[in-house]
Amino acid sequence: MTTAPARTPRLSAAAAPSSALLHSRTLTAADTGIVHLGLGNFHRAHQAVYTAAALAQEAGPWGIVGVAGRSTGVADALRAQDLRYTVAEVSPDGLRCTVPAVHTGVLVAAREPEHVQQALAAPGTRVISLTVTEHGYTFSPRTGGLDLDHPGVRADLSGNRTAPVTTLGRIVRALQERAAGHGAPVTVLSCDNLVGNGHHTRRLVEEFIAQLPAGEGEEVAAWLAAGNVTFPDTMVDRIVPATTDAERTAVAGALGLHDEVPVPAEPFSMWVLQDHFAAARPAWEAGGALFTDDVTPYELLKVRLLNGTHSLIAYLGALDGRDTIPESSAQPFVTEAARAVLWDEYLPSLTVPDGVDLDAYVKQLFTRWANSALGHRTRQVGSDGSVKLRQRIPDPALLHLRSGRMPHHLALTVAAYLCCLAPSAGFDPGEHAAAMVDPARERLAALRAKTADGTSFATAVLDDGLLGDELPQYPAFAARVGEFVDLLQTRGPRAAAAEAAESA
Ligand code: CS2
Repeated sequence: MTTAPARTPRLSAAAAPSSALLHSRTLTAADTGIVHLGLGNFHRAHQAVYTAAALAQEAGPWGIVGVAGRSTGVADALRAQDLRYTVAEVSPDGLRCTVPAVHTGVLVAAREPEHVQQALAAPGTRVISLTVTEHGYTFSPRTGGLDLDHPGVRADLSGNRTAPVTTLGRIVRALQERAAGHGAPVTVLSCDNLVGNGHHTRRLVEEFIAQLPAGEGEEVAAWLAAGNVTFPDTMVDRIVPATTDAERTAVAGALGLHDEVPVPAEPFSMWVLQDHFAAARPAWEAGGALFTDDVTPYELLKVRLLNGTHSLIAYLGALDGRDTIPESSAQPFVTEAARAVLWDEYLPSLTVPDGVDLDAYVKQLFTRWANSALGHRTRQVGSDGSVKLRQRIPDPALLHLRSGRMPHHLALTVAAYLCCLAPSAGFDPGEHAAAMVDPARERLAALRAKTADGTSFATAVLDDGLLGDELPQYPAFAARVGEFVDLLQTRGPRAAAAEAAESA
């Protein structure tokens, strides 16, 4: 992080210009109603903005305590700024800076775990929300269930109630406190890109409780079964890149203030939630949130059309030397592959929700990806592919394979991912691929080192459970992935995309 230039005053509660504030209420720690796990950029440009809109409409105890997992940078900078930060909405039309001002506290779980547990268990906490990314849920990609081999899960199950290290451990220990103490109901609100995120979180919480040593989990299990905790499904959508100095400079220009932790975001934002809250909730509809009984069609639409296609754009782009999503999606061969995977392979696997104009939605997706002012990087979307692709690829791929069709562009997506993360010796996937972070990197590299060609590599990866249990039953899919791996490495992404287009 940079240090504030001496001449520019630092953003603070007193300095924040009222024209940028999204609401005018004064929140104190006593107004905390939400504890949010995952203090990253997405939360700060999404839920926080909806909460500010809700507060602008009606007063309520909806201050947010934001909890970072391990890194102290954002939390400490926010403390130095009276918990204020800027959302820098960037588009080719210009910049709009707003200050949500909804946080009433920030904590770092690794540094102050007891405070985190107290906040989660406090009777005033009505909503525990999460943006911990797909792998923050510590589930096994193979089974979808709790990953009992995960060292953090093992540690949290066996011991320390006051300083759990996993998200599930934190939640379950807090629920135990609530069940044994004041008993105030609470909503656990997943805001991550997992299909059926609420159901999935509930299942993992229940599995975690079931795995606790005898005598530890019974009370909380009964309390949960009595309906004191709800887990609504949600669909969240806003492209929110990582912060760079460009936003710090832009905010300093627009507000005359130095913000160490501004959040860049696109103008578009969408939130669809199941209206199933155990205690009260903010009037998020004031910010445009949509409440509905069935979120699934929206989740599938988003996770497949946006996120699934996004992955292909990221991996093909990185292999083509493109730093950003707009640079990648501007390449005609990438646009063509993106259109093919979206229309021909993802779309047949879902039902478009009532009221969504599909052509307009897709047109808007391509416009959003082309937002060059945003500078969303291929390495960011390409990171954590081992957990993201598990949400995006298997179900649509299986649908086609069961009907005897080969989903060539889904195979190309997996192949491009494998080439970025585990290139064979002698193949350089380039700096953007090399910068992708993925918990499976070492495991994939080991499989790559053991196998001679693309097909044996892809088969080993799929057999290893990267995309669940069922895809390995279709060896033709692994073979197709393998052919694309070889093609990507010998003739490059353009030739591989051309081959996919010809086969489709
Ligand atoms: C992206 C998402 O990183 C990724 O995998 O597809 O972060 C995407 O930008 C958001 O889900 C948009 O809502």
